[in-house]
Amino acid sequence: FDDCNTLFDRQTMVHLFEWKWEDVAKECEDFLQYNGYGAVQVSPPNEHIMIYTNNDVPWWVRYQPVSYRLISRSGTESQFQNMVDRCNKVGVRIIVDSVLNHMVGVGQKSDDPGRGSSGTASFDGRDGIESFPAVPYSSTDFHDPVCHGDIQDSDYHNNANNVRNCRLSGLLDLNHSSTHVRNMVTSYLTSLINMGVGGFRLDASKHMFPNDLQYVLERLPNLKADIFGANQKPFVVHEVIDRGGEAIKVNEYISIGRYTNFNFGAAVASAIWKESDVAGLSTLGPGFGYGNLDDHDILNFIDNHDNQRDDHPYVLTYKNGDEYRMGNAYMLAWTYGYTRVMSSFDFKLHDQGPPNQGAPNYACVNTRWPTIRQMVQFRAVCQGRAATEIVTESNRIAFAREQNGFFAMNNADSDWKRQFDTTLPSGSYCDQYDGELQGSMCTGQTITVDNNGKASFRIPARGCIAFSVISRIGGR
Ligand code: QV4
Repeated sequence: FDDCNTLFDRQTMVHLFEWKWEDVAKECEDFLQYNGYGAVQVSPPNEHIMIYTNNDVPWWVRYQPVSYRLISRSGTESQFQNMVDRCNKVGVRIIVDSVLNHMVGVGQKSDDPGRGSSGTASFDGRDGIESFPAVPYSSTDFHDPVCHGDIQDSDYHNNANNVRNCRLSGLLDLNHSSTHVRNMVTSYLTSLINMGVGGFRLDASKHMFPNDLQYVLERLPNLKADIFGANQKPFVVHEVIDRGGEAIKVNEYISIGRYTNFNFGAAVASAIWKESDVAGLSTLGPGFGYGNLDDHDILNFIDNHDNQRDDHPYVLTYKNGDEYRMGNAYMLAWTYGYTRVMSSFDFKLHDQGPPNQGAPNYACVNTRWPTIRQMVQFRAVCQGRAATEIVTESNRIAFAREQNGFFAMNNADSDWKRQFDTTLPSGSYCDQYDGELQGSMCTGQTITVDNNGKASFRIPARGCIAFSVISRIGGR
């Protein structure tokens, strides 16, 4: 379940958080396929609760399922199928955010004013009733007999069973040791595979027993052979937050997929904020401290849809502007793990739902980050190339990607000027961090590499430089 099943030169996933299926399909065709993106993580596609407050529907309704029918704020089943087909056709995989741990929050009902579902299913989430006829689930499918209440904060540190049996903020907790529940979630994931999806981000894996998940995952069919080739297993990444000190450890999940490495974004943020030294990022990889496991065990990211909404995020988010650009660029330039970048929407309030159309209107405003686009291409072309010629100074790091690329980050407050061994073929290269190659014109700094692969150049204070064989002026 570790294999991302993406094309070799497409090594980054993008989370198109709350985008509509029609917009995702268009994004695959118009943008992602040309820029080195291998996969899209999409918001949960199944039917969810609708809660109207102040004319808004919070983003988190997507994490309160009422059935496994494919109807959601992002679109209908046929729109979903159409997106999967169109993205696969251009070599971009769909990874489905799958909410298997629970159904709605206790007390939610379809016939309460302001409540309902995104589709047609009725449901009754009152304590002890717990009825979801469209799956179907009834009260006996939940964990109430083993834990009738919420997970307590202290459980996270000392009671793994409670974390898995009790309710995560009031969300009715399914019992995955039950044959019926196992069959329902297996058939949900199976139907997605049969529609052509490439894998799953499993929401709240920490809150489910690994052996129950293993039972389900082992019963899934292979991916569609006409798209992925014969005998391919779905990609699985478990949402498990374990930065140390937890009763539940990431290691419990790595035999059944990858896990979401929350340490990575934290380490990059603290280096860019100068709480530590970016020079130390050169060791970011297996063994870099608790939970930094092998490449094939992890999915790295700078921020996600939860921690970007924290009151005081411990990670960089779009609100950090240039620092966010630096953090993402570092992640994409460095060799560690499979990477995921975030594409969401501007928000003022934690609960705020997406703007009406889900996807930004590019005709009016260009909200994509050119640096991230360039760095995703950089990562694609450097795939399989080791980081070599690593140079570190205080608050500075530079490295080559073995004859294919070169990256430097200068987090000091003065310019960094020196000669580097780039390992690249001689020629003129265009900086992909602050500029880009447009035809034969470079919109940023030009770097000249001599016959020995050496180049002298300046990296601005608190800035980066990146260039690669695809930014060689005049071609590779
Ligand atoms: C409220 C009270 C509870 C009470 C309950 C009773 O807060 O104390 O018991 O009512 O009915 C929403 C509301 C929340 C409400 C809950 C149930 O915000 O106030 O509880 O609904 O009605 C997202 C949001 C949550 C949201 C949830 C469901 O973050 O705020 O809850 O969706 O809509 C841990 C976990 C990790 C988790 C992370 C947030 O280990 O797994 O917390 N991350 C994932 C997703 C996340 C999602 C969930 C899990 C749940 O990434 O986005 O939560 O699916 O670290």
